[in-house]
Amino acid sequence: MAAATKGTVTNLLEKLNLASKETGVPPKEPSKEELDELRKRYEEHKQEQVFTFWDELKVPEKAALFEQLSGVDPKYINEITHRALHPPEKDQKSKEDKKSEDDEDPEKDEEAEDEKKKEAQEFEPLPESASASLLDSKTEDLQSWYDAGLKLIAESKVAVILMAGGQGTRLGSSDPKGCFNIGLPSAKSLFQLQGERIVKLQLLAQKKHEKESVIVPWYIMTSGPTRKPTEKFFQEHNYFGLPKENVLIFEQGVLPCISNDGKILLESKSKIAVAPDGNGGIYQALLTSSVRTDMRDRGIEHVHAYCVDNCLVKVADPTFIGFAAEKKASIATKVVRKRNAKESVGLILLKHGKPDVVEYSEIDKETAEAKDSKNNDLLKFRAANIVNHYYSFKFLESIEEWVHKLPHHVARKKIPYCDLENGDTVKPEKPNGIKLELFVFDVFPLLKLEEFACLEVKREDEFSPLKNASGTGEDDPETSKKDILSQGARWVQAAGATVESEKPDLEVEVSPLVSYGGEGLEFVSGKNIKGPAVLEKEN
Ligand code: UD2
Repeated sequence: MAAATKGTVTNLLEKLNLASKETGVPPKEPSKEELDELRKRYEEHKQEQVFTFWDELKVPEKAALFEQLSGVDPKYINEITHRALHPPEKDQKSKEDKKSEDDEDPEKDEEAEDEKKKEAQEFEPLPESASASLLDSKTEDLQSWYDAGLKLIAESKVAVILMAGGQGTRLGSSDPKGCFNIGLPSAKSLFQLQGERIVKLQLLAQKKHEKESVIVPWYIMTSGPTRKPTEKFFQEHNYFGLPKENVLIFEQGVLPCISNDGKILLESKSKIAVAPDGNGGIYQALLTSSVRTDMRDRGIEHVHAYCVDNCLVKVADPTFIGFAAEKKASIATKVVRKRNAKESVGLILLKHGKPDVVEYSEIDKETAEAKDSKNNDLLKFRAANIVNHYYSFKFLESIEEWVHKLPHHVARKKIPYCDLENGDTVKPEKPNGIKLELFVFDVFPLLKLEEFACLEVKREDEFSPLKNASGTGEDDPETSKKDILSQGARWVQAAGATVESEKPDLEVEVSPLVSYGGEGLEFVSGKNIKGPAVLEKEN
């Protein structure tokens, strides 16, 4: 069939939803030769258990399992599992270990603590040369970074990637976190707040630089479980006022779940258990989804990548973009001052002279509690990672060179599996296996220090993560709502309004469509605002 005709037919089938890109035509049963070759590869790498129920499967199940197994390289899986369980550097610790209370093991913790102490010698705070702070930068610097960033946005050279593949288990909601309603008077979701900030920022850039139109493309990274509900939510909300051709949803990869003795687990007789490959899956996903190609075609030069669960996030923050561009950074990252030694955040620091992030489970207690030699009130290691990163597009052009070098981290989990003896699905009480995760910040140590920049920002203005279920008292829907409403109250007071409220907290919600970062609120000067209030429109 001529390519053109084939293309038309495929488009037609897609329109009729008969063969959408994702599903394509249904998988076909393998030939005997194809099956023998695949089985041989799995036997060679001691993973033949995945074929345990092959003979009793129906044709469509055989086709589906064959297709899934063909997409996995058992040799590679064995290698990364071995490396993850026996990392070359002892400090690659499982992120989940710090969260799963189930596999407490005093022996193991004792040993792990010693390992961390040994590693701790290599840690040093980032030098002044590689970091700046909004808390003590000169106003003219802040203004020049903001102006430079807004100009780049006006030239449509800035794109945004939202990491939204996490499954929000700790939050206790089955929906993607971005859909979550934190209880604002407007009932806006995290996705809506973030989408409207892009709308407003485009308008600010358009107005300042007298542009016909400014485009900040928004690339949303989802995972298997979050893709469909995210797509549906965006369609239902009409992409929050953004043209849908500038909002591109793509999917990160998955990795097989592994039993404690290194075997790929079956989820059912005809499917292996898989899980999203961690937020570090972003790099491979930029290639496989051709998002990087799309950025190149649009002339993108600066990319902001951020974490979905931070209600205060300044999406495509001009100040951050301008700061990173001025430093000619390949990667820049925002940090906030760590709340206390125990706060569950990664720490940006120097390790063996390279920029790195050490997750809170990897740093030993005394290092975490060490004080700054110049100021005893401050922690020595206080640059808390907030999953808020800048990349030069030029750096993202080098992904192929290093993406396979990134380490996998071990997350010990209770993974439902298919019992190989009788084919029953078992829901384990204790962690029975591991998920392998890539961390987005593991690319940092590949950089020379001069290619890296760190910007400390005010926590109250820029970081309020939604991690825990309602009522936890920290990093939960109530703290998110409170932080948005008190920021709005601060903004209108700074613009000359007075705010009153029966409650102890002043609560004013300022829509992102009215103000991106507190600017443009002159119209409230001299006014008295009774909280809780919502400013949805100017005047
Ligand atoms: C993340 C940071 C931690 C600290 C903390 C602050 C990493 C690896 N750790 O820990 O250092 O900054 O946040 O809030 O970044 N995600 C995906 N795909 C996945 C897994 C996660 O897109 O497979 C996204 C997730 O939707 C979220 C972000 O990555 O936007 C952070 O994920 P998390 O909330 O699971 O990370 P957390 O809180 O363990």
